[in-house]
Amino acid sequence: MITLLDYGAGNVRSVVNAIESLGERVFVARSAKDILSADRLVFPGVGNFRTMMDVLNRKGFSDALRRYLASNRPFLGICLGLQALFEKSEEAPGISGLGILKGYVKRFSVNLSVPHIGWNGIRIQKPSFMANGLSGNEKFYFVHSYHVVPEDEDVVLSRTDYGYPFVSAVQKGNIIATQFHPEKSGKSGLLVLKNFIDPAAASSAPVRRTGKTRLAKRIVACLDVRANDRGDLVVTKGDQYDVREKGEVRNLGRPVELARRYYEEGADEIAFLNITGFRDFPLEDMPMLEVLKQTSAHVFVPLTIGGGIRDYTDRTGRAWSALEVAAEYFRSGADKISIGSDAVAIVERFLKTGEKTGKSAIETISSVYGNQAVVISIDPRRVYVDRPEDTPMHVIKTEFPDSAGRKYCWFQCTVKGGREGRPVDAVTLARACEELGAGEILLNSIDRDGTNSGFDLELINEVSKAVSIPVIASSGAGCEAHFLEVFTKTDAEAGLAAGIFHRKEVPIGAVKQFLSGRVEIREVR
Ligand code: 1PR
Repeated sequence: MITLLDYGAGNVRSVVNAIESLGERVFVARSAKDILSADRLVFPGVGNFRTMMDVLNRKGFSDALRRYLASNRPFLGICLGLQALFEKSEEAPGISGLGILKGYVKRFSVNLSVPHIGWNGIRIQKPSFMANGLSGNEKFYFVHSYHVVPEDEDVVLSRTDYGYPFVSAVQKGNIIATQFHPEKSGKSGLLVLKNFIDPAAASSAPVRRTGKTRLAKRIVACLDVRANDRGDLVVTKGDQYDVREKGEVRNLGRPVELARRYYEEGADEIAFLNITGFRDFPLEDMPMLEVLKQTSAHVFVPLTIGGGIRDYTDRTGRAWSALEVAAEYFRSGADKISIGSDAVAIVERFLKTGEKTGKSAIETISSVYGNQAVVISIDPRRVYVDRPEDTPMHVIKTEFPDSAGRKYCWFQCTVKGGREGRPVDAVTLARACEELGAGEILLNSIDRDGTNSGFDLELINEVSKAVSIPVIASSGAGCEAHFLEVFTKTDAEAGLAAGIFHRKEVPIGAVKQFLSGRVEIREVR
């Protein structure tokens, strides 16, 4: 039996699912007494150091954890559960951590996107039972802006390179903690969890084939989900956002089955977009929550859910905040939520007043769940102009003039699934969302969606240059070479596709095989 500490801040479901998939039972600790009576404790932390320590202190968990850890009983900390072990964090000046290990938590100071999101390797520094069965070349899923800096070299179990080497796992006796998420790291992560659940007497320290570890470019499979005219929830796919064919909503399969197939085929991440979420009442859309619950029971890579995340009032007159909507999705197994239409409304207001209210969906959700949990999905469409002076928007000179020969365009943000254009451009929107606390940009293109003609590299370059958070390039992938192109000609950190995967024209494995040796990717065994 594994005891899992849930301090109420996030997604413990994926950790529970991963442990249960290994045949072990999980007891969720909700009191200090539960912590003290545990035999084997897992502590997955998400969100923000200050919020975490506030909750741990308020609920009396900090003292219970210190006593548990002092007894050297088996402990596995994940992400913030690693950072909590140290004395303090730059994320929350003046707030003490548990102080079990000497050292502090530092924000990445690198000339790369922060958060460090995605699949990276580990260099194991000392023999450990946690490394049994690993080859040393695996990649694990990371998502964090801060890393630990231990004073004592002996506790360092692994290092990872991101701009510079940082400590990605520690071990002191039976206390183990990882910065990466084993529960989201596919089969390699499950192996690490298994080593914790069922430790062998032997220890190993596998050595990597190559020196430094490298962050992989991610391949994301996207499932646009909506109810068809008969009311069944289906994965659909549009051509430039039009999902109907001969009047019917295209049906390309069932969401849970498809997500599972993509996981098995090696997708590094899966995104569900509830494409009619803007007009539904999200929390009445129970099938979507059920899709997440069922998917997260079998799919151990990050799951993003988007569609309808906003403040709204339901039929009974009860007001729901975007934070409450997001919380429900996180509880059901989402790792990140994506905000589309509401992000445009938030930025329009922000640009008018220049003021951060602290109340927008982007701000509230990122302050509770962390910036990395908030993705902004942008649905831009090209608008051509004769001359850059014709509009106050961010204009580029394009290599693809329109039919009238105009060489200048801007990328207009749209809402409600492309149905309505708004007076804000994608570059300005992305920049403002980053300022408000978003952790990632999912950059679609209505012009390229479903065309198989390749990603809109001009759009992707403009947006990536404007922000320091990762950009997921989306829309238009038609073959393996399009992924190589987007990864070599832009700074996109992930490439997303839908149609080619759903129609089995290009399997995920073929994309990875094509990229292997040319671009850093996560190999799937
Ligand atoms: O506005 O917060 O409710 O969120 C709605 C979400 O649904 C947004 O993220 C928006 O992008 C998405 N959405 C709305 N309508 C559509 C539609 O297609 N009619 N889908 C839609 C967006 C774009 C991608 C697609 C890529 C790759 N689809 O998700 O998967 O373009 O496709 P491809 O590889 O086949 O070219 P809110």
